Amino acid sequence: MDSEPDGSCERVDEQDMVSAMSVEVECVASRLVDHLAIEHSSLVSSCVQKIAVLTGAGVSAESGIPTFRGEGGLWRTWNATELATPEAFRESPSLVWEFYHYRRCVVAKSLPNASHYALAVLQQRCEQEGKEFTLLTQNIDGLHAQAGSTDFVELHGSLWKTRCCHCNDVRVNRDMPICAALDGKGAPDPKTTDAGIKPMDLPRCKQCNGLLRPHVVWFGEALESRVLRQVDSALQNCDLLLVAGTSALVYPAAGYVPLVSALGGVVAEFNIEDTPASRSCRFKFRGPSACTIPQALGISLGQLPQAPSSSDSSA
Ligand code: BV8
Ligand code: ZN
Repeated sequence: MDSEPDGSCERVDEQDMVSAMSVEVECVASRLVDHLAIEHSSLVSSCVQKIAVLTGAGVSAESGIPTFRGEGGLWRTWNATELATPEAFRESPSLVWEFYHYRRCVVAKSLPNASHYALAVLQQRCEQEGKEFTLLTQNIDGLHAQAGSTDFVELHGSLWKTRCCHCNDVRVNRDMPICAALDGKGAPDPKTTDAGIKPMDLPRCKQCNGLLRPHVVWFGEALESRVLRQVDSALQNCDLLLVAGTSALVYPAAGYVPLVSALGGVVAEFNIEDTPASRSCRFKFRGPSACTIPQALGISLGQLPQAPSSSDSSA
C-alpha cells in the first residue's frame, strides 16, 4: 500500500490490492494462516474508513444450525420459504409455531463460532480506530449478539422476539418452550404428524391475549423502515463490504452487494462456493468462514474468546 508523500493514500490502491490478492484463496488452514496473516492483514487497511458486513446462514453453519439451502434446510416436507410466510401462518399458526419452536430449540443448544467472534473483534477494532462499522445480518438466531457484537442490524428480525397480531406489542421471549402446548413438539422428521394445536393454546399476548407470532420478516413482508434507514446509512459511501455465508438469493439483502460495488466500494466474499454475488466481489475467500474470516482479518484464533466447551457449560 504506497502512501502519498502527504501520508494520505489513494482509496484502495488498485494494482497493489489486485496483484496482492488476485488469487482465489483456498482455505487450507495452516498454509493460509501464514499467507493471509502476511498478505491480508491489510484487508481493513488505513484507507478503509467505512466498513459494513452482511452475514447469512452460512456463518452459523459451523455452530450446527442448518442453512436454508444446505443439508437440513428442509423441515418435515416443507422448505423454509414456504413456512416463513404470512399465508402459512394464517392457514396453520400451529404448524408455523412448531417450525419456529424447533429452530428455537436448535439455536438454544448452539454457540457462536469463530466467524461470529472475529466479526465482534473487528467491530471493537474499528471503533478503537474511529472507523465506521455496521453489521447487517439476515440471521434471526442471535449468535452475533452472543459473540459480543453490539448495535448490529437484524434485517429479518429475531427468533427470540414475539409480536402480537392484535396490538403489535413486541417483546423478547426466551421461554423454552414458549408455551406448554409446544413442549416436545416441532420434530423435523417428515413422518411427524402436525400437532394441530388450538390457537388459544399457542403463544398469547400478555397485554391483550392476542395470538403472538415470531417477530421475524416473512417472505412478502417488507423490512421495517427503521431497518431500511440503517441499511441505507451503512451502505452509502461504504469503502469495504464483507459478505459472508449468504447465497445472495433473497432480496432486498441480495441487492446490497452489487449496490456497494456500483458505488465504488470494495466487496470481499466469504463462502464455501461461488454465489450470484461473486461477480461483484473483488476478493473471494473460499472455505468455511470460521476459518477464512479470522485469517482475512489477521485475527489469530488464539485471540478469539473461545466458546465455553461442553464441560464448562455444565459449570
Ligand atoms: C420483500 C426470516 C417487499 C424468517 C427471511 C426481487 C427479485 C426476486 C424476488 C424478490 C425481489 N424482491 C422481493 C422478492 C421476494 C422475496 C425474495 O427475495 N424471494 C427470493 C426467495 C427470490 N423477498 C421478500 O419477500 C422480502 N420482502 O421484498 O417485501 C415488500 C415491499 C413492500 C411491501 C410489501 C412487501 C423479505 C425477505 C425476508 C424473508 N425472511 N428470514 C425466517 O428466517 O424464518 S429470509 C431467510 O432466507 C434468511 O433470513 C436469509 O435472508 C435467507 C436465506 O439465505 P442465506 O442466509 O443466504 O442462507 P442460504 O442457506 O440460502 O445460503 C447459505 C450460504 O452459506 C450458501 O451460499 C452456502 O454456500 C454458504 N455456506 C454454507 N456453509 C458455510 C457457508 N459459507 C461459509 N462458511 C460455511 N461454513
Ligand atoms: Zn397484544
